[in-house]
Amino acid sequence: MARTIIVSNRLPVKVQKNDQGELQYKPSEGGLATGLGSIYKVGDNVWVGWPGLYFQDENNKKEATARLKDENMWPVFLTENEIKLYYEGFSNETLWPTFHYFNEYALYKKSYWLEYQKVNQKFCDEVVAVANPDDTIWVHDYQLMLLPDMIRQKLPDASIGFFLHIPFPSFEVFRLLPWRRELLDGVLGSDLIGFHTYDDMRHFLSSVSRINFIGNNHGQIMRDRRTIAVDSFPIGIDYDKYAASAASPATLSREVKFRTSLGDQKLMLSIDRLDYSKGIPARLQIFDIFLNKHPEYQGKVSLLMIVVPSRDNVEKYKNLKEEVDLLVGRINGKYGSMNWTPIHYFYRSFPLEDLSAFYRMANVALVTPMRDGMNLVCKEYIASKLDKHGVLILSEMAGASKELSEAIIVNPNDKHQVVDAIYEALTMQEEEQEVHMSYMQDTLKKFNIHHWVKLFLDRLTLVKDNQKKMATKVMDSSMKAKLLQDFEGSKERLLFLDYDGTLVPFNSDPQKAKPDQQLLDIIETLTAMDNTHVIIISGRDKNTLQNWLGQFDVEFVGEHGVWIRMRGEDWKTIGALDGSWKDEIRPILEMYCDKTPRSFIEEKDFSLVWHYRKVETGLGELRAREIISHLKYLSVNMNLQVLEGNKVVEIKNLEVNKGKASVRWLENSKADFVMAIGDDWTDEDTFKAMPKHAYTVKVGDLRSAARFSVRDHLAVRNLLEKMVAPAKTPIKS
Ligand code: GDG
Repeated sequence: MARTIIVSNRLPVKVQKNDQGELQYKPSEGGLATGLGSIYKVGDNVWVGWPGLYFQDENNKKEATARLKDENMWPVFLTENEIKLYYEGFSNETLWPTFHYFNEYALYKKSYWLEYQKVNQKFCDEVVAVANPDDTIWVHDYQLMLLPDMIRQKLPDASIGFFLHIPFPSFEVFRLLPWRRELLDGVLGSDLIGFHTYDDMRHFLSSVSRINFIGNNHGQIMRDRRTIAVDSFPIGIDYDKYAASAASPATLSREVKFRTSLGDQKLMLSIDRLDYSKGIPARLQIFDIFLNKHPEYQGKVSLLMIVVPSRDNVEKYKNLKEEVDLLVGRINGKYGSMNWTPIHYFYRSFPLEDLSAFYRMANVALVTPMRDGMNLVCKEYIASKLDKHGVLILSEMAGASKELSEAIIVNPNDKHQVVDAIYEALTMQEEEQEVHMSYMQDTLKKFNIHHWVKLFLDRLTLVKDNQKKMATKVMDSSMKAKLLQDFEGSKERLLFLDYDGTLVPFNSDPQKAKPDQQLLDIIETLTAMDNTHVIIISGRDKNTLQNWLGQFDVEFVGEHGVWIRMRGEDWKTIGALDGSWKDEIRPILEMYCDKTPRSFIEEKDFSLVWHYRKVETGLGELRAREIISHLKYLSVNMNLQVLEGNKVVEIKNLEVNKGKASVRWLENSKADFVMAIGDDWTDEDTFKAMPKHAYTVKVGDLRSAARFSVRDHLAVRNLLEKMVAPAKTPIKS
């Protein structure tokens, strides 16, 4: 039975040493640990990660391993130096600032990168040590971006999911990283890649298309003939846990205590880890402007600001801490009085009951990060509002803003907008608060952490099932042997071969894709075989086909079926075709050439082709869409079809297609061996026209009407070589 393995930088437990040097195990209360608890604690499932302590002593390691194993955890022991360079270094000083759009803070240090690779490999070794080949492995977050592909190399059949908890930046920012390509290659080892928001997903897809040159189809990426799904899965919270905590006696007694010392002031709450992405100084400046603009609120409202210590041995964070301390001091000094403190500032963390009491008491939650993958604090605030009284002010830069549109959504850089939002929140009627709260609570109750876990894992199963179905199409060696045997034993053969992308690779200049000697030899030998019809079925014009291969006894379909040449016959068209439409369509395509550098038009007898292979990535695709929609209605009235090929848009008469052309050979044939090979979707018509017993072979993609699939034109050549091999072997006397 396949198991599920969770992998993250940290285990959901913190191992510490007490004063006596004994190991102590403190479970983590984080949302992820709760959500994934239902997964990793079951049966043989396991969570792999760092236990949070530098182990020097081998006996301690053994003891911890055994103890953690009992709780379905598998430790990856990291040294102080590894944590310094891989975690604090590359993860937090290179990736974190870049992914949060603070790229001017990012350090590009080779030593960090080398260690990041090494530690990812270390995680891989541990995963491979615990995992079975068909297990499901779910990798979490930016510390382990190289891991999916490393695992894929060792366990090619595993189901691998990757989830990024922080934002994925726009290509323009991501490209700044010297190791951008390697990072994407690493993530692309996964079968399913998840982000919090659609924007993160779209940024990732655009980076993959520009950096790895792999496009996508509705979030599906094809890589190494494996379909990878990319989608957004906004993370939720353990709603019931926060609602229950808000109702617990411990929480209520704390609330009474805090209330007594605060009096009847209104309370605004903010809770963050110390980080420049959270916009803490800006929030303080906003509160300053608010008190200045609305002096009537002086003495009436306080800001309870909790900053959880983090990374404060790093220079940037140290400076941030000093800036926050200074601002708090300045504002309290400026407005404070004997019986009112504007800002209650705590630089430490609190137990959950305290947090719940704060959530309950706060009239307003001020969640204004400059950038945040999701932000769970705002969701916890909503879940804790049992009486539905309270207002959430939420930065549009937090992933949560996409779901919580009933909050007051603000741009944290627009300080005056946030000041107005505070005023609106403090004066909002309770009925209105209840309406907004109800909507948000309904959303969060449904999209809770358990829902998130299920959604992701179910999708991963689906992706893998689809891959397996597709994999049956891969032409393996036994199927190849059967094909060759059938070919050998057949009496009459029809071989339909597409040209570009099938027999030769694509060339940015179509006229340079001439057949080489190996191909000429293959075609010559095939056509010299008895009762063997070789039909080159191409979109190319007839003259090129004739010039390149006309010397052999080969038959042709040119321009997708406009022209055909059967054995012993001359070229002929398929009937009365009208090409006068070209005069109307050509100027339109010329207009697109004028505004799209390096695109060009190819003119055939009954079709026009707009090529964009050399055009800047993205622009070509955009123009192709524009042309297609421009010609949509025009083409119907003119009896034309607009086809999208490999970096081309082709316009031709509706009655022309490769399938219809191939029928000419099929209808009067007694062939007992029929094969069709092609790589792009114009070949799908050929595949569909073939009899059931035919060998239909798609080159590249697995998604096709063809029965089989081979990797590339080299695999096609290899197959054809094997077909002609017996005819080439000299007969021994
Ligand atoms: C990453 C992404 C994304 C805070 N102070 C105390 C305390 N907390 C808890 C909160 C909340 C969590 O810490 C912070 O939430 P984040 O959303 O910032 O989560 P992170 O894991 O830090 O960040 C983020 C998230 O991953 C999930 O994908 O939302 O964007 O950066 O749960 O309650 N908890 C306790 N005492 C405190 O003083 N007990």
